[in-house]
This record gives sequence, structure tokens and C-alpha cells, in this order.
Amino acid sequence: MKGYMMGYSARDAIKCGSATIENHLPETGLQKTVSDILYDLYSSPKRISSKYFYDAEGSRLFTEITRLPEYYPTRTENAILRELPLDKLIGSFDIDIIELGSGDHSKIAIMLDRLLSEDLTHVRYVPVDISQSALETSIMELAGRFPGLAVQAIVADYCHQIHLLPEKRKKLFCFLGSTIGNLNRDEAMDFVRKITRTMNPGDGFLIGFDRIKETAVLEKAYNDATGVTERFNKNILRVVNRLILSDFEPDDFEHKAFYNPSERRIEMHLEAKKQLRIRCPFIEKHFELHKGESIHTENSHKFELHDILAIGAYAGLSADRLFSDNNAWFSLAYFLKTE
Ligand code: SAH
Ligand code: AVI
Repeated sequence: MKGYMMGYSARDAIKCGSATIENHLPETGLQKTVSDILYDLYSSPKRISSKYFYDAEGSRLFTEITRLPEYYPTRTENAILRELPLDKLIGSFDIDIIELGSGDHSKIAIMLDRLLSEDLTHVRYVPVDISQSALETSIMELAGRFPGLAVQAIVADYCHQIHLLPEKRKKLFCFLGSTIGNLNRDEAMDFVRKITRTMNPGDGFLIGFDRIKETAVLEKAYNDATGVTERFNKNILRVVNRLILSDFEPDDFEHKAFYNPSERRIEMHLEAKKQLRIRCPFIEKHFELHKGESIHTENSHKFELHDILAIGAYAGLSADRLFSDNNAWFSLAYFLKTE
């Protein structure tokens, strides 16, 4: 079995103007995907990896979340990005800007808007995302907005397919939106360290961190009045149904999102409204959820300044600049590889 999200194989790279898109997800193998998902569903407590949120519908819903009044992280980070001296961070070298989890590319567009058109000729943009649909939309929209910008899009799992990242040219890595917070704290440290190993002296790493703030503000951002986050959370069950051929009924579950102060994170769960039997052809029997049992679908860690500095230090990076809004609700840390 091959290929875990439908699509073309890596060899069928698609071109759009001066942009290319390659799908490397099939290399991870469907069998491994099925066994990973089943392993997590048999764990106690049950869980589903948050990377499965992002099929075409999940990516669309996430963009809708970023526009909600309650979801402060995007507009706060965007305001910081609008002031970011990108020209100073990249200099006048030929450079790859590699964005991990680029989503709907709205943030790189804000950053590239700040560059003069002659500076853009030195840039190759390399968005890396697990969502093929998000990258397809991105390359088309970027071609219209920044004609001539070289784009090499990579559909891949950035945690397990780091070897696919370009190595030769000078690089600026971007990991925005506090997507780093969706990894557990140890995973985040190891991930930044692994990426850093692919960097050369002089390369930079820009990481967005959502900061700790009033619990009410945090919890509202994940419990919006119009229920978009609820739809986003439940959509993960449709993705899982497609991958493991299970029969989860999303409306049998209630969306739960709350701040866990001891872990300093928002947790999202799907809680069974009644006793459930879930069937899946890859297991001999069904598996059961009792009423009130929950499936943990996402962690969104929040960061103190010392957490941010520790992540850079563990990777051997120098913390060069920290850009924050006036309330310190969100910070962008610019780390430099010096040796
Ligand atoms: N950076 C954007 C999008 C954040 S949403 C922003 O700040 O708005 C998180 C993005 O990361 C999604 O587009 C999702 O598809 C992608 N993603 C999540 N897990 C991933 C993984 N393991 N590998 C590659 N992309 C991943
Ligand atoms: C992508 N990531 C940083 C978002 C977050 O805030 O953790 C995903 C999200 N989940 C619910 N709302 C937004």
C-alpha cells in the first residue's frame, strides 16, 4: 500500500510558471500511517496526531479560524511581520526561504511584500506542508502576486522527512504561527535541533511563539462563538475515516478545548456523547469508547521567554532578536547559526 493522502507521486512534480510542487508523502507509506493511527487509538488516553487535521477541508477551516475575532495569534503575529526588517535578515545573498507548515502562505506574502523587486530575484521560496491542497493554492496565488518568484513547494511531513530540505544555498527557516506549540516540549527541542543540523553558519531561523496570557483569552481563541474550531476539531475524524476506513460519526462527539496550567498548553479533545463502537477493517474487533471518554487531538503549548531561549540554546543557536507586540501576546524569535 502506498500514498497516505490522495494525489500524485513525487516523480509527477507539477510545474506552474517558475514554481514546482513535489509530493513526497507517498514515501511514508499507507501501512505505517494506518498502524500509527491505530496505535494512538488503542493508547490510553486515546489520541489522534494533530497533523491529520489538514486535508483540504481542514486547511480551509484553519484559514477561517485565523480570521476569527477570538483567534488573536494570527493578527498579532501578522502585525509583527509587517514591521519585520526582512531585508536585513536575508541580506543581498541568493537565499532559500524555507517555511515549515506554510499553510495558506499569507504570512510569507506579508514578508515578501516588504522586499524590493530586485531583492526578490535572489529569493527561492520553499514552502513545506503536509497539505497538498494548501500548497497547490499557494503556488498559484504566489505566481500571480510575485511574478518571477522561484517557488519549490514540498508536500511532506516535516518531522520525518527533513532529508528532503534543500541544503546547499544560504537559508532562512521560518516556522510561524506557533505551530511549534503543537509539538510536545521535548519534541520541539529535538525538532529545532534537527533542523539546525542542516544549517550553515550565517543561516537564520525565525520561529513564532504564542505567549502565556490570561486563561480567558486563551480559552476563547479555541472556543469561538461561531463553532469554526469545533468543525475543525471534528473534521479530523473524517480524515481518519478515509485513512483507516473507520466509521467515526463526528456528531457523536463534543468539542472540548481548555487551558491546562500545569502543562502550559491548550488541549483539544473530542468527547464521546454516548457509548460508541467504532469499526475498522484493519482490526479484528471494533474498539469502544465509553460515554465521556475523550480522544486527545491537539496540544497548543504556550511559551515563557525562558522556554524560547532554551529551545535556541539546546539547538546551539544564538538568539539574535526577539520581536513582540506591546502586550507580549506573541513573539517572533530570530535565531542565528554562528558556528
Ligand atoms: N504557518 C501557517 C499555518 C499554520 S497551521 C500560519 O501560521 O498560519 C499548521 C500548518 O502546518 C498546516 O498548514 C499543516 O498542514 C502543517 N503541518 C502540520 N503538521 C505537519 C507536519 N508534520 N508536516 C508538514 N506540515 C505540517
Ligand atoms: C496551527 N496551530 C498553531 C494552531 C494552534 O493554535 O495550535 C491550530 C489550531 N487549533 C485550533 N485552533 C487553531
